[in-house]
Amino acid sequence: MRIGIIGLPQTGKTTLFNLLCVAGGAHVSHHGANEPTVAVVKVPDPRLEWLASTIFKPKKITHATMEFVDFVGLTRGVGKGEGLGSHYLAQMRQVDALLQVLRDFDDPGIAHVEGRLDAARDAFLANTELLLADLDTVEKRIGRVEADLKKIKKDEAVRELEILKRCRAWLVEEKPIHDLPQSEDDRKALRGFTLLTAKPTLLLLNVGERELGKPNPTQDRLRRALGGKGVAVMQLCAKTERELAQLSPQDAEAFRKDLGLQTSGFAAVLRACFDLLGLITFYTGEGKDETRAWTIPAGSTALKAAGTVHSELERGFIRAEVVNFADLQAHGSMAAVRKKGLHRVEGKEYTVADGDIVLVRFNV
Ligand SMILES: Nc1nc2c(ncn2[C@@H]2O[C@H](COP(=O)(O)OP(=O)(O)O)[C@@H](O)[C@H]2O)c(=O)[nH]1
Ligand SMILES: [Mg+2]
Repeated sequence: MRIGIIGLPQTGKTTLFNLLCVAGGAHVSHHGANEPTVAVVKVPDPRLEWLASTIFKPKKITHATMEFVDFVGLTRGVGKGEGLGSHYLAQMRQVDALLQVLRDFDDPGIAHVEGRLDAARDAFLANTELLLADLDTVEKRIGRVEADLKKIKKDEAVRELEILKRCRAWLVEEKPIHDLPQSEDDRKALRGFTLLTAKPTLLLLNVGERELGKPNPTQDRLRRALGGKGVAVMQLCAKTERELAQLSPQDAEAFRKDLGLQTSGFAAVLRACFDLLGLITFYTGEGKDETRAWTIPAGSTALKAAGTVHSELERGFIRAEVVNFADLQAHGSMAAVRKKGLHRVEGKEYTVADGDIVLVRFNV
């Protein structure tokens, strides 16, 4: 899964990106001057560490990963493709979710592109650009489908035109596509257009150092104004979190307590991304040198989980042997779990649960 960090210039995007890199032991890749930097971040996972140290004692531990992309600042006009806009938009279309950083820290030393601190206005401004970009995509597509329909009439194209027109009407009212009521077929048709306002979005308020641990009315305001299906809101102080990420875990913990912070900002961002994307984690490790965490969409079947691990496991799937993490932790060993009858044999259609430890039996 790939998350694009977007937002106006000077909001703290790169500070957040660096935090994710440092805290997530990331592998960072640069792709040239006009390409954004990408980091592959390890998803923090205490369950994985417990499994490795207590149960499997493997040679190798492999965390699930998530990719983050550090985009340049979004400016007025991007939605119409001005400047580097169209290149920027094309890159944004490739991500699975958007993480929009909103400046909510006051610092006279750092210029604000819009003059004055107002995170809700900034969120609307960025959304307007995304809405305009989507409207452009939809209108171009409508033009093409209408031209095709003049040549030959196909049912499929008629249906596509219908959903496209509904999108256009919706966007003209300045409403994001993730709020558009859609059937499963609509969703499928829309997927190919990679509309920006259809992407799950995390609005992240970057609050000032002095606001830490205090309730923030802006968060509620954002939630009321922009919340909805596919939108989540959270806050952190990127600068402080970036500094804390450099300390030893013990020191960071002590500072956190002093600052009134409950969890690490890094873990909170990843948790929020997981929830936003509807992802769960399952594990493999029984009888292997490697204990590993994997990510799949909630509701996935055992067959899909098998395919995530390896295509051969999917092709030759016989059955999955499943133990849930909670049971394993409660009873302390695989043998004890078996004795209690909590070790299950499941078929292809089994819906994998978060924390399942899965051993796929297969034959190819
Ligand atoms: N005071 C304060 N400054 C911050 C915070 N986050 C970022 N900055 C500063 O804002 C400036 C712009 O940050 P940067 O991450 O480069 O923003 P970007 O343009 O969105 O990538 C830098 O000087 C940061 O040190 C914060 O939470 N508090
Ligand atoms: Mg930057």
